[in-house]
Amino acid sequence: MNSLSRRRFLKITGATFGAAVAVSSLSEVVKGAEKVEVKTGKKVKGIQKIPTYCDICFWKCGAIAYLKDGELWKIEGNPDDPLSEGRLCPRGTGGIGAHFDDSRLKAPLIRKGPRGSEEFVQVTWDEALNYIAEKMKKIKSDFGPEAMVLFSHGVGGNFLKHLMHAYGTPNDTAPSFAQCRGPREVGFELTFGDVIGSPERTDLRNSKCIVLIGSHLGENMHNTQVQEFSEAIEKGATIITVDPRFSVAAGKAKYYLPIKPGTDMALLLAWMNVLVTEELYNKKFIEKYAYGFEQFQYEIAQYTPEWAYIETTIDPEVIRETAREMARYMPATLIHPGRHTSWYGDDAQRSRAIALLNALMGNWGKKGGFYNPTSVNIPKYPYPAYPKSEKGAADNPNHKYPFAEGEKLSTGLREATLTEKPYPIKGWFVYGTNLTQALPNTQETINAIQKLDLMVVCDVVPSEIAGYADVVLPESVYVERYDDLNNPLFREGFVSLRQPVVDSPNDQKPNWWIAKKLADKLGLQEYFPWKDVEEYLDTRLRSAGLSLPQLKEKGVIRAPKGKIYFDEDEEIEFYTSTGKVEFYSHKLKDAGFDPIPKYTKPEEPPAGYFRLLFGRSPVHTFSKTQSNRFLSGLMDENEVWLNYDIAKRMGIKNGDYIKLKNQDGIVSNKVKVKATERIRTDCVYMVHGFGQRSKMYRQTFNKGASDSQLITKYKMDPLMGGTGMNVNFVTIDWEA
Ligand SMILES: Nc1nc2c(c(=O)[nH]1)N[C@H]1C(S)=C(S)[C@@H](COP(=O)(O)OP(=O)(O)OC[C@H]3O[C@@H](n4cnc5c(=O)[nH]c(N)nc54)[C@H](O)[C@@H]3O)O[C@H]1N2
Ligand SMILES: Nc1nc2c(c(=O)[nH]1)N[C@H]1C(S)=C(S)[C@@H](COP(=O)(O)OP(=O)(O)OC[C@H]3O[C@@H](n4cnc5c(=O)[nH]c(N)nc54)[C@H](O)[C@@H]3O)O[C@H]1N2
Ligand code: SF4
Ligand SMILES: [Mo]
Repeated sequence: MNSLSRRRFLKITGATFGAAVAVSSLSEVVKGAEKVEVKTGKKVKGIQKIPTYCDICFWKCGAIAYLKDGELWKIEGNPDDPLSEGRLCPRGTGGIGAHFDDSRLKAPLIRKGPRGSEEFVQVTWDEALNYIAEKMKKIKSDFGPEAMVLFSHGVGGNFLKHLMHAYGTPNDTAPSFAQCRGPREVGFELTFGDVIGSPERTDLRNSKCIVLIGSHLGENMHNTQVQEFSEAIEKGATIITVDPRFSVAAGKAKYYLPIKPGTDMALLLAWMNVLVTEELYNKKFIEKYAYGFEQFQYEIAQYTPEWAYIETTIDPEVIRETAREMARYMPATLIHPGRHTSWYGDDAQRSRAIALLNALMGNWGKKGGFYNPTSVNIPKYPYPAYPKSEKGAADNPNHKYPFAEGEKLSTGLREATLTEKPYPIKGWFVYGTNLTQALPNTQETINAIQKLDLMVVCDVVPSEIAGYADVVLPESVYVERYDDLNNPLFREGFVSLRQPVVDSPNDQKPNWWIAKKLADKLGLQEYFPWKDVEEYLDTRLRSAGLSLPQLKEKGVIRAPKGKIYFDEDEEIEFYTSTGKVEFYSHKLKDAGFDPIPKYTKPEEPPAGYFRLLFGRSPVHTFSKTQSNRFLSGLMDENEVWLNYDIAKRMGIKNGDYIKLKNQDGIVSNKVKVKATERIRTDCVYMVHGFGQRSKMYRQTFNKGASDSQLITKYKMDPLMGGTGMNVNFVTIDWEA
């Protein structure tokens, strides 16, 4: 579903580089990488600047890496890049610590002890890849190619995805759908007929009123979003922040609504109630484009602010006032759709309510609302067609989750591995995703792994998941390798390049090399006809009228800016089945779901327990930066936020170490208490990614506590298979 929409957008709004590129002044400040003698190891005197794009998270900010006398020195934003505009976030700035990381895997490993014992022997690349190829051949002949699954995250997985599809399996998945933004995309697609995408098509920069419902921009450091958010604040935009915790964004807000966790739907319905009953919505837009508005009006009448107060604990007058504030600035009012939206298991419907609230503002394709993203069309490499899988994917048998189409469900493939239904899964290839941290209920992940015939992990450090591998493949980090091109849908079309800046220090290899070598050993050479990645990149770029040397020098090439808003009276086409914005959804009704979103009460914490909430630190990315010395120097363990009065009553002081125990008796590592008035009394909060339990990964072992360990329960979104993870409760383990 999502990929379809994206393709459609490419067709409709795709720009070309055109003549503008031919004459574009390639910046003189940036010297090409070929001028650095990385291959010969010769130290080049003086300072060199090499453009690339960041990989400390998935935002892909354009950067310039600096070498001083041939050594990696620093990295900064590339001023030519539309995502970074010359500035990196703190993680990006410290990113080169990945190259210097003492914890790095240095050579391929093969397991010698039992799975999970973290006992390995060092082998050569040939030995490691032969081992994998032999197992993969046997799996294919015994069970069919579908018995292999690829878990990957990020652009680095592209060549391995290609390999796996060439091998014949449709089972490739990432934690960025069911554990992250899947519910949002499904909610918006059902309402507007299109997705939000990444980077988000939010025109934050021009918004006059921004509503953040749990999007904690400022801790969530997606660079462009944070820059645009700051710009809007400087221009005096009204900020409304809804969060059980007084986040960084709440500190910038005119209205802070400390909502009871899990009750956002009630607030959203009440806001819409106010807008409809006070007739404050965008009438022109609704009259023209809304489908099922009368039924919606009828339904929404019951959700008064007084009703919502009981659920959310938000003062009814504040609900009214904030709804009026939104109406005051429409269509330049943006209710941010969020990104990590898999929270409570009813998330696609909550996202749909957010979509409807935006629709009441009439902000689709409007300045300060959602712009119409554009991109440049860089054709794919002309590969032969993939073999067709007869069995189809195993993640969602019988379309149990009817609206998950187009993206694979990670926990669905884990389930298939455990149950052997709809067919047996025998091999996992895991690239750049720490599944024991990223998927809820770690024990289920481990149980599934124990059933496999082959478990491969490609990582840069001995992460938790690497400890469960049969074969560990050490990858070169981002400043040491090429990756695929970045040319997303955005405000403007552009393409950027990741290229090597320095050599890998040991026997690490880039993903493209690994995929190509493995293809040779599997007899899939016809799918890798290019000599090396440079030839691949140059072929793609030339088919768009560009070239690799050009992009190596500049790092990013931008197309002329196009039109990203609809004109005042321009007809808007919506790709829903009715061609309108669907306030009432027949698709949902026919599939047995609420056609108009409804509220269900969240489960209450048992007496003495708090709801466990989690989020981001501005200086770390999930579980992947903890051993980066530049970033761990800023924060090397996480804290648990506990309401000050509660802590005081319990005799716990700020800075004390405690252990948490969840509803299933799972006990965390010791974690430092942050006793604060900035969080409600019914929940606790911690930064995700700490408390890692890989003994091989010494720098991080036992530092802080892991939210993942405590997330034994999760609630599946019945529409699309998202895993709601904010449904666990913890108490203080006094025996600690
Ligand atoms: N409990 C809990 N679970 C969550 C979340 C949460 O907040 N709490 N957040 C969810 C969200 S929003 C998302 S998007 C996902 C993210 O999930 P993941 O993408 O799995 O995130 P990480 O845990 O950082 O795992 C990244 C892994 O890649 C490795 N790595 C880093 N650089 C490289 C490289 O260059 N090459 C290779 N091969 N490997 C590399 C790291 O060492 C690490 O093992 O997690 C989801 N799961
Ligand atoms: N520095 C940094 N930035 C990142 C990342 C990173 O790892 N590091 N990861 C990136 C990725 S992939 C993603 S998906 C995003 C995730 O970032 P966001 O999309 O902003 O989402 P969450 O992490 O779910 O947001 C957590 C916030 O929601 C609040 N919250 C919890 N429960 C509720 C509730 O019931 N209602 C409301 N209204 N609020 C609630 C929490 O207190 C917290 O402030 O961050 C991105 N940016
Ligand atoms: S947001 Fe930060 S970490 Fe992510 S790509 Fe940009 S600079 Fe790198
Ligand atoms: Mo995410």
